[in-house]
Amino acid sequence: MKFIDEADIRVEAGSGGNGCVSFRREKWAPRGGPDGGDGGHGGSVYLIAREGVNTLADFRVQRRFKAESGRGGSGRDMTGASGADLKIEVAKGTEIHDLDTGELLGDLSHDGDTLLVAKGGQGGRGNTRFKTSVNRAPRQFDTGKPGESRHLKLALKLLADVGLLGAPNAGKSTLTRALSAARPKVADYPFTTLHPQLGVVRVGTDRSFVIADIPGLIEGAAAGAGLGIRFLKHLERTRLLLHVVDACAELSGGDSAQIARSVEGELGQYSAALADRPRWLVVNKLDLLPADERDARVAQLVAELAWKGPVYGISALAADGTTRLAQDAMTFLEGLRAAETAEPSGHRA
Ligand SMILES: Nc1nc2c(ncn2[C@@H]2O[C@H](COP(=O)(O)OP(=O)(O)OP(=O)(O)O)[C@@H](O)[C@H]2O)c(=O)[nH]1
Ligand SMILES: [Mg+2]
Repeated sequence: MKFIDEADIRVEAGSGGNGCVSFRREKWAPRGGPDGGDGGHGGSVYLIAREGVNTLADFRVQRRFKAESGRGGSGRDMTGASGADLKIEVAKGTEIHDLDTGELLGDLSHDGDTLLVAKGGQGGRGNTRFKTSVNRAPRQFDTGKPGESRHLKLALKLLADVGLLGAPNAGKSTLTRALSAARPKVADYPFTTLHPQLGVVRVGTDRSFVIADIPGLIEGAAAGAGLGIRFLKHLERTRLLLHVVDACAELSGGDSAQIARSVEGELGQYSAALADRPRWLVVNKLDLLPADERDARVAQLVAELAWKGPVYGISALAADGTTRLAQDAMTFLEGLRAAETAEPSGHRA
């Protein structure tokens, strides 16, 4: 299924049922008092995050959602039935904005997280409620209130642990294929990947992490060049970024260090927070070099980029060095998780 990460939908809550005007008519009370019941409330619309829903693709098919309206009240002080609430399932990691005001309404990141997006209208009062000492036979009633309606923008942020960053053709998708069962398209032209893809990297029994392959970045992406930087939002929740660099861009007339610097620059322009995230350099396509030149090439790039963090020399195509990369990433993520769940220290008697 195609990965859809944005959708706009209209939601409308049910309106309240009208209040009822009615009078008791019984054999022994021909002119009885008022007994018109209230209208029922309209159903509300909720969004609920569900494990197992992975894309917003369903919203391509259905884009309007309406909850049931409340029923009108009736005689004998019977309140009308309330309209049923409507619960729309979305993927975990969906952010909801009001399209008309731009307001962020919520962020459903955990299974079961629920957000009220359109409140049902109140039911109208029946004439019983209008009875006073001076008006014993009121004919007033309220009509039910309309339900809220909203135009929403849903945006899915992928929940990946590790994000792949790099210029087009660097080999991000090839690496994703080497590490996971995901099968993003690979080709020798830029912008092969048009939509983010997720892959699960299994490192051992019960040890796995999720990797996100996103479209490539080029110089000027922050200003909209290429596919732009909008896909970087999918890396916001990752814990580790892998910057994949084609070590042999020179073979196709490029300059590996120069290309890597542009990618770093675009990342910095997108978000300082993301640029501060742990980032490893992954020097790819080393199979294109003679074995005895590979280490020197990696060292040269590290020097040219003044790279301080961890560095991996790999061939994604030959799956050479990729297992060690996956294992180190796993260990790194486990270290973060352990630190987060550790008892707070400092409580010494
Ligand atoms: N020789 C060699 N070629 C590679 C390697 N990794 C990727 N390639 C080739 O480089 C080209 C681009 O690979 P992709 O994986 O599609 O690159 P990408 O970074 O996902 O590119 P975009 O999706 O366009 O951003 C393809 O022709 C791959 O076969 C590698 O380790 N060695
Ligand atoms: Mg790709």
